[in-house]
Amino acid sequence: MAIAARKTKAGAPAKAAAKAPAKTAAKSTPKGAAKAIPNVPTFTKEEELHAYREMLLIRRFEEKAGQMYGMGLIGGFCHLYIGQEAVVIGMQMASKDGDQVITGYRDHGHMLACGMESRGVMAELTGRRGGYSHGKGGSMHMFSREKNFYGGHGIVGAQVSLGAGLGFANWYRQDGRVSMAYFGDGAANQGQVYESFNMAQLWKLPVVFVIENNRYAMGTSVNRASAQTDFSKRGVSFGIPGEQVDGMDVRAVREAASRAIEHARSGKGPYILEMQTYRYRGHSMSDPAKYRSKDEVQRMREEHDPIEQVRGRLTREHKLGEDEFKAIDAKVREIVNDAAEFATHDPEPDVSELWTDILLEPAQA
Ligand SMILES: Cc1ncc(C[n+]2csc(CCOP(=O)(O)OP(=O)(O)O)c2C)c(N)n1
Ligand SMILES: [Mg+2]
Repeated sequence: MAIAARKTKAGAPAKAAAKAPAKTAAKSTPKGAAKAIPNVPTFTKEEELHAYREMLLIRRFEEKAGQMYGMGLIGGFCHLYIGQEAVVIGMQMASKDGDQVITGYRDHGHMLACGMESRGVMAELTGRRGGYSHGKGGSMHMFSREKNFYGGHGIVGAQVSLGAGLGFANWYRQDGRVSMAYFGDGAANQGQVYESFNMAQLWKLPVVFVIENNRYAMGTSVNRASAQTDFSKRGVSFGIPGEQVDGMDVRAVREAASRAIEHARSGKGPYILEMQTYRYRGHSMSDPAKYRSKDEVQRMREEHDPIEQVRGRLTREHKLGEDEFKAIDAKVREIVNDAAEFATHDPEPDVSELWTDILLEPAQA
């Protein structure tokens, strides 16, 4: 469930940002906040509040999913998005209703950002009938045509070709939509990514390729796996423009996203955004993350946390008080607890469901 009104979310602030010359953020570096980046636009109080609420919802949802996994309520794989929240929220703030999102298996945050219900996502994690795939898909396999979320894919890189396909459909229908295909630094080394880049640029498809560079692909760091670690350059041989973005700063993400989406929507073709981000948890719930030091994780949390950055600005620049933060936190916890409660008590799918949703019946085709 969205905590802020969905209809007012994205388009308006993004459009304003695209048209008006952006005011830039103060250059001082407050204690505990990320280093100030020149030319990062300022957000209004409403935009900061929106980003704060939406990112906090993802964080608390993921923490709860982690707890429920530990309690044995969630089976199979479960990949948490904690630390990367600013990427999908900043992108959504620049998108319009109707734009599509497709991603890999680290997908709960994207679903919530698209406005899918917390209850339906959590109930899918626990395999219950109220889940988005009626409890038969689990963490990596949820979809919502209504919210333009196209999965949820367990095959690394598959979503890139499918995302280009969504772009092709948009182009074919001339419906003004843009598809946003998210994938990781590891997935960026897949062959099909480059076949998709080629076709997307050849046909000038409205696609934004969002590379979430969280520095690791399972236990392998980018430096050990990638000959070119500047992922914004991965489209150079196809003539696709790209840029590197501080993916921990929601303002920088929204700013770059506005440029990229505008480029794609106006018929100029695809655009690559490398989001420099970080995952705090292991690759999946079963990963003890021994390939990196605790200090490295701690430093990212203390110096770059996307939610703390917004909280700091709301406190300093918009004078938000403790009581107001507590009220937001309470509302978010209420949504997440309600989802967990529902996902714990909703019944499992009926056995007869084993035979449904397997083949598309001719009548449905
Ligand atoms: C085609 C394919 N190869 C390998 C795997 C196993 N696998 C699952 S996740 C993953 C790492 C991907 O890392 P990255 O793209 O950086 O995304 P992140 O997990 O960091 O979000 C691998 C190798 C898979 N699911 N599919
Ligand atoms: Mg990665």
